[in-house]
Amino acid sequence: MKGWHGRILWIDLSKKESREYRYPSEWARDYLGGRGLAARILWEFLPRGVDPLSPDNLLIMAVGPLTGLTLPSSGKMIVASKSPLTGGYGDGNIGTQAAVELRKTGFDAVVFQGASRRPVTVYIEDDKVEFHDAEDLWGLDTCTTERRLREAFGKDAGIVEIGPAGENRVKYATVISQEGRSGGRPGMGAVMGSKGLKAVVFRGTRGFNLHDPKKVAEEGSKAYRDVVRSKNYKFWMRQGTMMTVEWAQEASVLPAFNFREGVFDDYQEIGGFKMEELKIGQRGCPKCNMTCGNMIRDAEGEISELDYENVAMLGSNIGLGDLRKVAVLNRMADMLGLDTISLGSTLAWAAEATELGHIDDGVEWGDFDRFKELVSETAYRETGIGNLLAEGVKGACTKVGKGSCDYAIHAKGLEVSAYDCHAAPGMALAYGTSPIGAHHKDAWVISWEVATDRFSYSREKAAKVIELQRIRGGLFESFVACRFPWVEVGLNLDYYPKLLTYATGVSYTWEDLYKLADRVYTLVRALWIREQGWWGREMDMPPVRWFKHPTTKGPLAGSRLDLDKYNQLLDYYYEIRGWDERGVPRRSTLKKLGLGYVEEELDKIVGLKD
Ligand code: PTT
Ligand code: SF4
Repeated sequence: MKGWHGRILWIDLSKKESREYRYPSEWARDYLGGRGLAARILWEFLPRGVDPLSPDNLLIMAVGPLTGLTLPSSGKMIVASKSPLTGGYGDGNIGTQAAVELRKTGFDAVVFQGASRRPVTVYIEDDKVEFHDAEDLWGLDTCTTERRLREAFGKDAGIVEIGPAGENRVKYATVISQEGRSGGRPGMGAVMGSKGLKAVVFRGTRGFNLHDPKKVAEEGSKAYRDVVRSKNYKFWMRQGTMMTVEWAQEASVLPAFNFREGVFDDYQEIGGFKMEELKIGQRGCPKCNMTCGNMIRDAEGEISELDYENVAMLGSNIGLGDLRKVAVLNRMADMLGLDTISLGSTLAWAAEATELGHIDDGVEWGDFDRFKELVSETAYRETGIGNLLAEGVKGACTKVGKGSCDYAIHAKGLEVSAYDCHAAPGMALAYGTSPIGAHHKDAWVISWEVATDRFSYSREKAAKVIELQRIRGGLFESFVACRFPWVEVGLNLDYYPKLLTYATGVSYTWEDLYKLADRVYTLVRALWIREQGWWGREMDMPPVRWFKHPTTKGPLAGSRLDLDKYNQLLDYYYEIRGWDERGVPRRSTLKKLGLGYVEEELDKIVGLKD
């Protein structure tokens, strides 16, 4: 088998043992790697109904056939598990040297099962696996942890780690690398913490085992050149994702005051041009020639790396209009290992709950000093309010009651990322049906939607969401490379099937790849159903706020979603996917996609329709 190694490294943290698992070659061909491989492993080996924070949960780090190759922005990997935040499938995509090194170890994925009684760092060098005591690292922030590990294992090692938030099992703790890369929004860091796993260090010498390395190199070089020649390249290099702030304001989708509004008076103070005034440098993931991590000095004089999502969620969404202060909260999140999106949403929920008198010890909109305290109290779970916010908005509002779930902004338990959808039904559908809960990564349909028939709930919109889910969530997450070369500077998508074919020797057409993406999506849905033990269309609903509370500001004041029409849109979506009116895959769909092996189990749980 070329293009894959065909091997998974299985590490039992309870027994401090490791072994190799040679997986069937059809898994590689039919699921590629990354998310596809992770979902296949979870279906096969995850104990049914497992508590996500128990030793029996599995934590998977997986690369794909394009990871780490000399082609644009390939230094990415998937971190996946059953999520403690949502109770369903969870994953994230992190850019890190660890992705490249993992690929070179000769394994396509590492699976961690069990839990170590004492904190541990796992060192993986090709087939060698060592368990190093991490007692002295436990409690340290992510930057210090990584610096210490670099001193011990060398500057060029690939390292991922957790911060105090992961150790304390904050439900939206992430896995961090290289002082500003974060992956696994639905609590992948908490799962790592529950296993006593502080860090993983990778070093690989085995190479990539490619079918046609010369062709991959030729196509990869052409693609790099196309990236630099693209007309958006210069502006992208200036602002990266930060350019989205001004666009989002103009389109009335910039979340403000806990998604009450889609515009923010002080947007320029946190925008891309403001960032440019403060910018001191740029960094990013390996193998990338369009690095997008914009660094500024924050209000405390430290370096913080900004992205649109971070700034919108920790800025306008909590009523904070000062970029250098926003950058402090962002840096704290990176060092503590908290997801900025869920954090921003949870802090905003706390501000609204305070305003409405639903909680004590809360925070006022824009109160930077109090927000700082809350970030720390949340990461360490050290106060009542910190402990509450560590559960995420769904958990917190369920505990508080008093109608506070009406303004808890999530889908399937994962906080919504930074696009307000009062006037964007297609994006609301993308959030509602995202396979990990409300994340834009699977279908960022909003720019297309705003530029076309924005207010419609048409079948074409449902089809567009699915098209993007196929490309982004199905393919980029499974061959595992960064999607920004395509999304942001318009790299021709046709590079990818070609590169896959040169890398693996399997000839992939677009038809094959779309089918593969649908297979991955439907398998992830099957996992959700199995782990929930039931299913209903309410699982695919966006936050109630967008239906109930119209916006009051900006050119689109008075906007809100229409529930009946959303339901119609969801019906179109299910129909195109071959899922029934509950959102359960039909028997015929499972057969068509080669997922017959999930049929019996799903049928027992929900009763499949033909
Ligand atoms: C991603 C989510 C995003 S999406 C952002 S900003 W974005 C937030 N970044 C965080 C951060 O930073 N620190 C922190 N403590 N928490 C954070 N949470 C949020 O996490 C990221 C880039 C970005 S920046 C995006 S859109 C693209 N995402 C990709 C993706 O999902 N798949 C893919 N094939 N390519 C992608 N390319 C881009 O990568 P999650 P990263 Mg990320 C500091 O992890 O869980 O998927 O959530 O990985 O290496 O930081 O790159 O405007
Ligand atoms: Fe990483 Fe940004 Fe490059 Fe993508 S474009 S690989 S997120 S630095």
